[in-house]
Amino acid sequence: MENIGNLGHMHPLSQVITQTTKIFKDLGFVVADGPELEDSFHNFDALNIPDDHPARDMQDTFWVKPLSSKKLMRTHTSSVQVRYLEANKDNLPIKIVVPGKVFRNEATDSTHEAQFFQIEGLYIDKEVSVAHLKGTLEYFLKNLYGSDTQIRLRPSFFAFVEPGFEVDISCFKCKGAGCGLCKQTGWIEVLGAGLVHANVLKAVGIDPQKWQGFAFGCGIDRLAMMKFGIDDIRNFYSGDLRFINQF
Ligand code: 2U9
Repeated sequence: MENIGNLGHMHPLSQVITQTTKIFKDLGFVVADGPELEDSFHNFDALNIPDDHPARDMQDTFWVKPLSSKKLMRTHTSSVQVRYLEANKDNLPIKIVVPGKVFRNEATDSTHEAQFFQIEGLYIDKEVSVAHLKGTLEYFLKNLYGSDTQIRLRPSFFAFVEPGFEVDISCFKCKGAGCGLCKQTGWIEVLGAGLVHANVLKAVGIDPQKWQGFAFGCGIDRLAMMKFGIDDIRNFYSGDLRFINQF
């Protein structure tokens, strides 16, 4: 065979998806999958985002014609978790991660694309607390960024969780001293998370008095950009071998 050295390799985004998914599999999470073309119940209503909720503006949506069908390209992979809960509500506890492509109707620039990748996680059990969430995310982020990585949680709002947090890691480049990557703060925001909102559990027929859970979401493209030092998200989707072959 000629050119055996040119067999190719995994795309940098696939590399990060494989690496992050493996860490959660090691913790006993199951990988779940679902449709990219969704309905508004699974993408919005069941996630405590009703029709008139301002949170719908946070995720500009590609609606599919006819608009009366209420079909859309999923804006997050949370819709897959909703489907998994519906199918497994009599089969709890559950522990899943969902990597996949999502779509947002917004202007493209070096940090925004109309399609990008997320990995989201969901754990439902009895008596789940923020301590379980923090321990799981600490394990994940220490595995990904090194055992000396510190994490911190800051309060934030996502309609589908309460309380909600943004999660930062200590800067892996300057070790917290302050540099260009962390904008002199020593911290880098890497994901969002929280305890699953009682309304989400009710929407799929689960009793929030009996069951609780945590959830988190993370942008794969941003992780890959930081890992490989890539400054423009559009490179991932350019199909340019001069770019791809560097990773
Ligand atoms: C269910 C219940 C709760 C998933 C979550 C986030 C917080 C979050 C963003 C981070 C960057 C997405 O890629 S991003 O824009 N996500 O901050 N996601 S909690 O919560 C869920 C999901 C499913 C049933």
